[in-house]
Amino acid sequence: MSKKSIINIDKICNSVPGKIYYKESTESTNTDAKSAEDAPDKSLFISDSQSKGRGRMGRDWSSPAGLGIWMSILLKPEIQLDYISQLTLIAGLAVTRAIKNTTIKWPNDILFGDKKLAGILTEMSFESDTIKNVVVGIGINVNNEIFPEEIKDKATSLFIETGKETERETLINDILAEFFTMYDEFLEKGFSAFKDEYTKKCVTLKKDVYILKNDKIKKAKAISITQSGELLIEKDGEREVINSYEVSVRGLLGYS
Ligand code: BTX
Repeated sequence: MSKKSIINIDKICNSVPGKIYYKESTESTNTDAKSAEDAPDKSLFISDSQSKGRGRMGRDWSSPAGLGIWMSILLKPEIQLDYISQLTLIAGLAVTRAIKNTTIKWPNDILFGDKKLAGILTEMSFESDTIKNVVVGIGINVNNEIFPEEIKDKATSLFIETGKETERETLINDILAEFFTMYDEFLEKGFSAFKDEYTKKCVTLKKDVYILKNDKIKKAKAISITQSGELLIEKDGEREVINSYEVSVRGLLGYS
């Protein structure tokens, strides 16, 4: 098998409750999902390559052709805005359940060792004041052997870590099976049902972190994950709860 391949949609169709929208290349599967007017709940937007893949806060997400998983799940939940950021955590946890030896850097990075294997980008659109769609974008470096210069020190892939090629369809099925099961439980019970598992996998805790908020940086200690998925930090004896919308967290030692 050559490392670069085309995703075989027939192999993943049973894992998607809604419809599958596949393009060989696209700008961003999150953009495709957000602009799809008539797509049903729990549809999947997936592409073999993205020319404008994006991360949080306008950052780029490198998405070379045929090597990774670049996909977005469209959801139409009847939940309040406060709960949406928790879906990022649920999706991250689903990825760690499907890929052995991975951990999470709160809120949205999946690490293998101390390097970034995958990322989650959750976005939403509104109609009047109510949430119309939520899009959970998942990017995973699977069979990549090399990375662009600017990320080569902090990014990794399954191929680099295991020395083996992974069939992307198998991994997509594993992740979607975990995610959709967890999503139903999340709608019923909330994030607290996953807090302990998330805490165990979260490498941010008990470490010093930089919190970037409104262009200001402060150093603090990450204490715990709250029942609603926020990060509790402590600085000079004062505790503060941080929501993932507001901040970017950097570890002091290495990427994690
Ligand atoms: P993030 O903001 O946490 O991470 C973005 C940062 O990660 C970049 O600034 C860069 O330093 C680094 N980076 C860029 N590309 C990669 C890569 N392939 N592997 C490791 N590190 C990288 C993370 O945002 C959220 C990423 C979500 C990507 C999915 S792909 C499907 C969907 N469509 C879309 O446009 N985005 C999502």
